[in-house]
Amino acid sequence: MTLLTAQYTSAQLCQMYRQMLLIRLFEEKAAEMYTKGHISGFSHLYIGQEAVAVGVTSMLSDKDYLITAYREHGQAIAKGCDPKEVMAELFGKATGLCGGKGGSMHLFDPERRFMGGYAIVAGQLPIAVGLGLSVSYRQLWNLPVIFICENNQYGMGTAVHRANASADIAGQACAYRMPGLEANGMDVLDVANTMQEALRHIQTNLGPVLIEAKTYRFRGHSMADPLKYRTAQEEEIWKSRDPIPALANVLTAHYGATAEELEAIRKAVTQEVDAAVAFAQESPFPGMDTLMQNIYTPNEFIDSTGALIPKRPDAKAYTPEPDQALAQREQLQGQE
Ligand SMILES: Cc1ncc(C[n+]2csc(CCOP(=O)(O)OP(=O)(O)O)c2C)c(N)n1
Repeated sequence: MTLLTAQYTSAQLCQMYRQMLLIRLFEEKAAEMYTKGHISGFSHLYIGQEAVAVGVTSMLSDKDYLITAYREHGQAIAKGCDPKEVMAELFGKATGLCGGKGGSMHLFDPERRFMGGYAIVAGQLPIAVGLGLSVSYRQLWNLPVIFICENNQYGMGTAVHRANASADIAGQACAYRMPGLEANGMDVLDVANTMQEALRHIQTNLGPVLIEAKTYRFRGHSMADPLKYRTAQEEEIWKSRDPIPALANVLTAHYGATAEELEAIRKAVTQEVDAAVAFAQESPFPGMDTLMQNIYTPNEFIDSTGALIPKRPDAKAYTPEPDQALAQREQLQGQE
C-alpha cells in the first residue's frame, strides 16, 4: 500500500476505512436481501472496488458532480447519498432515493450532485461532458471532466485482454490528447493521490484527464452471473489485495489504531446497514397515484389500464429545432 500517509490525518484515514466498510457491508446485505427476494431486477455489486469510489470522492467537494454506470451503489454512498434511501430504492419503496422508481441501476440524487447511474454502457460519458460544459465557460472544450475507468478486468464474462490489444487503458488517453494516469484501484490512498494530480490538472484549465484505476470485482457481473469464466486462483490473488484490510494495516502499523478501535467502526457500520434494511422493509411501496408521475411526454398517451391520459396543459408541442450544425455540414459537403 502507498505510504504517502503523512498528508493524511488519522481521522481522514478512519473516515476512508469507515466508508469502504460501509459500502462493503451494505453490498453484502443487499446481496442477502436479493437472495431472499426483497430486491428484484438487475443488481450489480461493487464489492472489491470500494477503494476507487472512496479514494475519488475523498478529493471531491460538495460542489463537484459525479456520474456513473449501473454498478453504482458504492459510488452513490461515497458521494454522500443516505444508505437508508439507497437500500429503500433497491427494495422499490416510496422512501427510496428516486421514490422506488429507479431501482438498483438508476440511483439519482441531485442534492448530493450524484447525477445518476446509467444502464446504457458509456451512456454517462456524453452527459458528463455536458455537465462539464455547463460548469465551464472559460475555455472551449477544455472541460473540467475527470474520466475514471474502473478497470475491474472484465466486461460481463469477457476479460479485458481478450477484447483489448493493450493492457494499458490509461495510455490510450493520448488518442484524445488528454493525459492518462494509472492508479492502483486496490489502494484507496493511491487513488486519492492520483485524483489530486488530476484535479490539479483541470484546475489549471488544462482540460480533461483519464484515470485508469486497476481493480477487481470480487463478485459476478450481476446477481445472475455463475462466474464460470475465471479461476479460483485468480480470484484469490486479487482477494489478497483487498483494499479494506490493507487500509486497516496502515492504520494499525502507522497510526497506532487498535483492534478495538477498528472493531468499534465495524460495529457502528453494521448497525447503520441494519438500520437501512429495517427502514427499507418498513417503508411502503409507491402508491398507484404515482404511476403516471415523472413521466415525460408532451403528447397524450394510453396508460397501462387502457385509459387515455390527456396532454399536459403546460406541455408544449414538440417541434424539433432545425439542426443548424447539420445544415452547415451538409452545405460544406455540397461544396466539396
Ligand atoms: C450500449 C450497451 N450495450 C450493451 C449493453 C449490455 N451490457 C450491460 S453491462 C455490459 C458490460 C459492461 O462492462 P464494463 O463497462 O466493463 O462495466 P462493469 O460491468 O465491469 O462495471 C454490457 C455489454 C448495455 N447495457 N449497453
